[in-house]
Amino acid sequence: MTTSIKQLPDIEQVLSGNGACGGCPATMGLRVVGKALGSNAIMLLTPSCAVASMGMTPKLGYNWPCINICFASAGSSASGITHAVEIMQEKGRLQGELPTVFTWTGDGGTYDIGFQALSAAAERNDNIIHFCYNNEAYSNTGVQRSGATPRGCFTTTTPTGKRQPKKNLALLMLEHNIPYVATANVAYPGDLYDKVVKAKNTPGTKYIEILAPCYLGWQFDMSETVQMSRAAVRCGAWLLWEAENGKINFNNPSARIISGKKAAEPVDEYLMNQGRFNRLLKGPDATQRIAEIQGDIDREIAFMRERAKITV
Ligand SMILES: Cc1ncc(C[n+]2csc(CCOP(=O)(O)OP(=O)(O)O)c2C)c(N)n1
Ligand code: SF4
Ligand SMILES: [Mg+2]
Repeated sequence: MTTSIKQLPDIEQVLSGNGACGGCPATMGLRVVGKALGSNAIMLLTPSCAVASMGMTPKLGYNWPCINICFASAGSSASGITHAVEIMQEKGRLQGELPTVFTWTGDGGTYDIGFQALSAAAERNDNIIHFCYNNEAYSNTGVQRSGATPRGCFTTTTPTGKRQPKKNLALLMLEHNIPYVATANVAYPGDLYDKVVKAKNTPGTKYIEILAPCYLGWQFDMSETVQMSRAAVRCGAWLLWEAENGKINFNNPSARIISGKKAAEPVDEYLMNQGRFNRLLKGPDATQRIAEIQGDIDREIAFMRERAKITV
């Protein structure tokens, strides 16, 4: 049974007065993560909106020890920290439960610039949780494309709409044979909370990716962050799943789509509500380009179904 939003613990690790935009999905996700991890954790951040939002010592917006590291090194730095705390415990310099070592990293720092170090940490199965809050662009530097940007999307480096589909990084992480991989979404906080609790209690490398619709990059009203997150799941542009020791399970509402009990909504309305697809929708080849985006979603659903050995 999924934890309901009313059952989430009162503990707040994300403090008021931080520098995030109103309605920031990354900060909403982090708030839920904080409720699941509690205070005994060490946070590592690569350059991103999450760093810009946290403020400066001694007035940090996040209530953990926070380490700012360079873009490429989330995986390797977290590995170093987790080994250090294990050695401190062995030597009797750290008593009690070991802190959870986690990285809080954007899609730029995960899909692109940080992938090598993350892949190496996963191959070593170092005891860390890597969180990717995925706003599908390099938002902090003014919205450039990343490997997570979907096809058709306008960014400052894809002025006519991105021509390539996004990568499936959660699946790539699963191929590292790590014990826990999950996708989540800020519209489903109980589902996210449960996944973080599982990751916290699982030794080895864990990867959790949270879709984070950013009003600035996606161009919608900031009050609609949660609706936009939900719409992504309903049309199948974002699938909720988790894999424990390699076995994939889908979570509702994605489970209903994957099992064929409910059809995914057509992508058109989801696209029309985001300014980042405006130019594409107004272009002469709009029908063809929407069909390409729909094709990417349909292919991904079929592929994940097959990968999870689900027949409809
Ligand atoms: C090696 C390196 N290249 C570029 C930058 C500039 N930079 C800082 S934040 C950022 C964007 C990060 O994107 P992402 O990881 O998706 O996080 P978001 O900004 O979307 O929260 C960039 C390119 C940097 N700090 N270091
Ligand atoms: S630009 Fe987007 S991701 Fe960055 S702080 Fe604002 S809402 Fe959050
Ligand atoms: Mg980003």
